[in-house]
Amino acid sequence: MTPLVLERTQVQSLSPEEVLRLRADFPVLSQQVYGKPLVYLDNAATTQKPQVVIDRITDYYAHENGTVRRGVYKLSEQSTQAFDETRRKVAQLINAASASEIIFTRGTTEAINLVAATFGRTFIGAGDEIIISAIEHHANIVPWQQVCLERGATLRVIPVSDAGELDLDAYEAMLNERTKLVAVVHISNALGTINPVKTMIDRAHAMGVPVLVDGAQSTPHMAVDVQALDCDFFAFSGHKLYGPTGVGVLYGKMKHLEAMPPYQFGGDMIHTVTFEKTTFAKPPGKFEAGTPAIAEVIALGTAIDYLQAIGLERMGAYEHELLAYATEGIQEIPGVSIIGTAKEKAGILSFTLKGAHPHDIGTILDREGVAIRAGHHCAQPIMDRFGVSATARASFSFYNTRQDVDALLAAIRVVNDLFN
Ligand code: 7TS
Repeated sequence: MTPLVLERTQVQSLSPEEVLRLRADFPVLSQQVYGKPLVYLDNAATTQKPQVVIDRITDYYAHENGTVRRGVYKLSEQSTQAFDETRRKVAQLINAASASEIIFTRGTTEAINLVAATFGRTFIGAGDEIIISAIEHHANIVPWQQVCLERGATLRVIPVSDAGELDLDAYEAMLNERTKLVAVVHISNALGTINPVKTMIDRAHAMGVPVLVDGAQSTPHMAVDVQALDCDFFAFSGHKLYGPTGVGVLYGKMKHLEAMPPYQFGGDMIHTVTFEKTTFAKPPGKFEAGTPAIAEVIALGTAIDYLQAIGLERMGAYEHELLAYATEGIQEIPGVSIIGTAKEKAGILSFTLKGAHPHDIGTILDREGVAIRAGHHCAQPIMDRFGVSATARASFSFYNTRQDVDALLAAIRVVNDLFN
């Protein structure tokens, strides 16, 4: 096989000094495991949190805790203000036309489930089709499969090449008058492929079909512009964006949010209630029943401030350099196969090693201080497609260094010595 060489990006990257300075913002990274410095390379699963985000949560509970949208007292008013401010920050982060198009959820999974349960159940019926791709996370497969089962619709799957790139001709041929939704991942968590979502959205729109983009892996690594993409829905998770767990975002075009029924019912999502009849609040309130994750939402706002001060494009460019460096190095290790060799890739390196199960690789790497993910990455159909049951996966953040990559490669050589 010809060695994979990734092209350089044009965007200004981060300098090694800057990375070391930024790295110091993350207290968890300075620890040792098994007497070795921690090398954290499971950033696609969740990212570590900078001290400012941790402090924001502590400060909130120490000085500001009060529920949102209800109290008439100072604490509640302040919380409501900070909460709403984050909605504006999220809207600005992804360039939504209005903050009212931003719905807070528990994460990407809940955001997709929200669309499936409301849009899906209302607008998808017997004989209709939903298109997804062969490289989706389970979060963007199972909800649609359930809608299909319930409504008598059919799930169509865009095939993927051996490199991990979607077959756009097959996709175009799949779009027809029965297609009611396309749901596609922006960046694959298992392969690292960056999908040409803009092209895919344009083709769907030419047939009048709305598109949901799973942005769980893109928001942490690139500047996203939902208006430029013209996607109808966009979902992501706070915890992969250097923010807390328990909070995520669904962006939806206002025309869809207005047409969709509510997701859950209860407090906060209503306009008026009598025993005879309830009228619902306008979006986003309509989709946010009950007390939200206030501290987490506010701290997500802090994470967004932190990232924007660095610049997501620069972070992405730096991560791409790390990926290129790691890709070059790992191919020198005998027995390694890279799973996912698309031309357009984000900082995710999935691989197998001849003679060693990915779980063994993960366990041995852990003893060397290197934290990676091993398994099917909640993407079992991708594993089936590539004829493996699992892969080992290193995923990079802007706080990782070339030394981290060197530690990864050295640890893989340890596995090789043991098994081969
Ligand atoms: N979509 C993609 C592309 C993902 O990578 C993930 C999580 C999800 C959806 C679900 O996000 P959640 O925050 O709602 O759980 N991916 C991973 C991963 O790669 N390893 O652990 C979680």
